[in-house]
Amino acid sequence: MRDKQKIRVDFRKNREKTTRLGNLARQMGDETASDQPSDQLAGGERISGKGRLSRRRTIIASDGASAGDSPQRDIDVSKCLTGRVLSSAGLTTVVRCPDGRRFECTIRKVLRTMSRNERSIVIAGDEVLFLPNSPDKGVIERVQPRRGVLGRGSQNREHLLVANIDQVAIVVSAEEPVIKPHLVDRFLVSAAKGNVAAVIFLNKIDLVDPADLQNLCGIYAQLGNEVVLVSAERRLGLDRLRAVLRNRQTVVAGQSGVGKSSLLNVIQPGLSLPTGEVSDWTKKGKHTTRNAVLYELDFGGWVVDTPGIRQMELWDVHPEEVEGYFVEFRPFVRFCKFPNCSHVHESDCGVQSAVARGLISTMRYESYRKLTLGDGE
Ligand SMILES: Nc1nc2c(ncn2[C@@H]2O[C@H](COP(=O)(O)OP(=O)(O)O)[C@@H](O)[C@H]2O)c(=O)[nH]1
Ligand SMILES: [Mg+2]
Ligand SMILES: [Zn+2]
Repeated sequence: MRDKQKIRVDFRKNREKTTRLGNLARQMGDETASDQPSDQLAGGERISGKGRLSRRRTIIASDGASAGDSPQRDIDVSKCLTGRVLSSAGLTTVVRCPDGRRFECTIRKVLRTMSRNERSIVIAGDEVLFLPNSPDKGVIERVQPRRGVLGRGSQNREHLLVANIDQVAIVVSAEEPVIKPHLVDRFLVSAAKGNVAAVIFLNKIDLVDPADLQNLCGIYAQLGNEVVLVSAERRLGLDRLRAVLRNRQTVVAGQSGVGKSSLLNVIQPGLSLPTGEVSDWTKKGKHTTRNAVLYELDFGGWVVDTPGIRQMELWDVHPEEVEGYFVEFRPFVRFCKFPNCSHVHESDCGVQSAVARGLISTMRYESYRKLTLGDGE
């Protein structure tokens, strides 16, 4: 192990935890599930096969946190090429070199043996070293340390989806479908949990009076999340959209039908993603890929499409964790009578009285209630 700094985070007490909402901090790498030897678990807490997730996790904070926290092997670096994983499905991993060449790679078997998380040895967005063995084929020898990882699940083993993410773009539409603030908030919580910054792209503004959106924009701006008003159809707001995406790796997330594919098509000519189709994976055949795919932007940067992933599936957030991610509640929590106040049904609640006095947005509080009560759909 290198000089990794282990931070114990107790999610039951996350009101003390500093969240990184809107923070681009990259220093937080892999969030390692607690399926590790007991020396990493507090009080000998262990996870049973079907048991609930241990609330206490060890987060490895180091920009040297290696993929899956596995030790690195010695390899002959001089024979290897460096590239970025565009997609990884089954046995085939597509790697792109900085010069534009693409290689279909397999994964060196020993990497599997060394990994703690078999499903996430190589994921989209990874930077890898691979040994080319033909003009377009190779074998991945090493996965470079990851930063900004998104995944889903929380029990036992997380399924990591994308590595080296700079930000999540939460795409919503003003109408058709109408914006559901609690879905935005659920995404914000997921992004914060993954230590990834979040921006909001509010599409289809051609369908409404932009003045009606001001209140909403204000609420998120105050939380530190930029809201970019756009219309794929009328090509409005695209300069700002490009500026936010430029030279970053962005995961695009959002409900189906909000215009994610349409927006990507207008900013990246030639992409030609299908639009307006039923994109709910449950309605598609079993051959539908659920893996993330990276698209390069001509003006610099990458967008990651996660076709099969519904927004709810980004990091499961447990009800007890939600409060810690509603940063604006924090100043009022100390006025709650009960130390473990859930701010939903208790009397003498600092949060509820702040809502009543207009110090916390009713919309955000309603989101909090929905997420806490597990009614987030
Ligand atoms: N009025 C309007 N319709 C849009 C806009 N952007 C996308 N749409 C339509 O919304 C539907 C869903 O778009 P799509 O890009 O497939 O959404 P996705 O499921 O999020 O990828 C399509 O019929 C689009 O033509 C927009 O800015 N304004
Ligand atoms: Mg789409
Ligand atoms: Zn309270």
